[in-house]
Amino acid sequence: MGSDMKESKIEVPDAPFRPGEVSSFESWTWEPGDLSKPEATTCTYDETAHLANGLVRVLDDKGEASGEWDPDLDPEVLRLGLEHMVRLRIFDDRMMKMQRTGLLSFYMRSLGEEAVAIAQTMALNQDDWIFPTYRQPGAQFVRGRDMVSMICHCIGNEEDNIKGRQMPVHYSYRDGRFISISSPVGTQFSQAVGVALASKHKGLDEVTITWIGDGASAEGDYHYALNFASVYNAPVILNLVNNQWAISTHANFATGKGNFATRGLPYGLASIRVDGNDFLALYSVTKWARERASAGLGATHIEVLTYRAGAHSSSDDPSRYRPGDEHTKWPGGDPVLRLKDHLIKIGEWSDKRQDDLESRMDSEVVDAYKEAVKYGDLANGPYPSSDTIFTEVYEEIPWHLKEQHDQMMEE
Ligand SMILES: Cc1ncc(C[n+]2csc(CCOP(=O)(O)OP(=O)(O)O)c2C)c(N)n1
Ligand SMILES: [Mg+2]
Repeated sequence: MGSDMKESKIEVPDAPFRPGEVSSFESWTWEPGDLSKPEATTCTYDETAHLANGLVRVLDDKGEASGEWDPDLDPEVLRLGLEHMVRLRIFDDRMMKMQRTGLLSFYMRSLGEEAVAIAQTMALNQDDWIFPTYRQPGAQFVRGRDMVSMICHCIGNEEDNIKGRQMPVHYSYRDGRFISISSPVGTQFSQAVGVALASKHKGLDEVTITWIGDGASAEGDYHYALNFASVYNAPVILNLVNNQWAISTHANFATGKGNFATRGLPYGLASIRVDGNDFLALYSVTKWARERASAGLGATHIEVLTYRAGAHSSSDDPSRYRPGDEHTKWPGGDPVLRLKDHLIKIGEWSDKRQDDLESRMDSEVVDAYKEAVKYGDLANGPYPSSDTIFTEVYEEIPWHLKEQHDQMMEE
């Protein structure tokens, strides 16, 4: 068996760099301003081929914005985007510390990917539907979710809106049209297409946005979604977040020989690759895709090129499988610093304002935590009552579950 394995002619990809090696991203050649922006409401999918093969960037490495994709946003909008990103980063840091000190059972950060859900959700309308993964909690801040309620969910206490039925960070936020995050990765992609079709069927100007990871895109769910979106011309924005890693598995296990973005083209979908650490570029391509969907031209497939700077989750140790400083070499840099530098460059921000923002966000998180534990902490509860296992799944509880419920109440 062992010797057969050695003689195998099957090519098994490996990560480009492993612990102890020096990471480098020499293939990064993209400058902002070098990609034309087709008219969203008239262009055909094949007129987006240059966008799928290239990389849409607006911000350069010095914080300067340029090119046709510059969304020309009001500084007020940029400051709000920066505030949400800082809020998320500080929230993540505090929650991770809670996990490490036994106050949360599990946690997942969005470190390095804060711009993705925040810029993209800000580019949508309030009634648009969100089908996220665990790496897009930031969309909830944009939709106005109360942080206390998010922490109550992560603890699983009496005020957890989903009553302990999900793992921490697997949020649901009905008022924000932020659909429950699924632990089995990938399921949300085709569900999003279905909901987009429902909006279309009802004649509503609603667009659905969804994200899937590079790793999960190797599952059938991803391809079913692209096919359905194309066949039925669904008003959906299909994002593939290529953050280079799927836990310890490198993205090249899922890409094969091509890139991710161009996969949308043979399905007949407008396809774009965007710098996922560039707030302005993300905002711009999402607005473009929304406009297209709203005009009846269907789905856009977007590869969001980024880097997962932190561990996969609180249960993961990336030093086992990648060089520890790899994220510092990522040519896309840090999304928070890039937007901050841009705002400073255009005279709309300062280091002092940044410091004030960070301390305001830190107090917000600490205050929210103090408020949340009034409804129960991990060690002592109170927790949602156990009979909630049986409620809110079926409109009418089936007889066999009713029997189990009654049995549990007798014990
Ligand atoms: C169907 C399924 N297979 C495997 C897992 C275990 N798992 C959870 S996250 C993950 C990696 C996903 O990586 P990627 O899709 O790139 O998303 P990222 O975490 O990088 O955002 C795996 C394998 C799962 N939750 N569901
Ligand atoms: Mg990934």
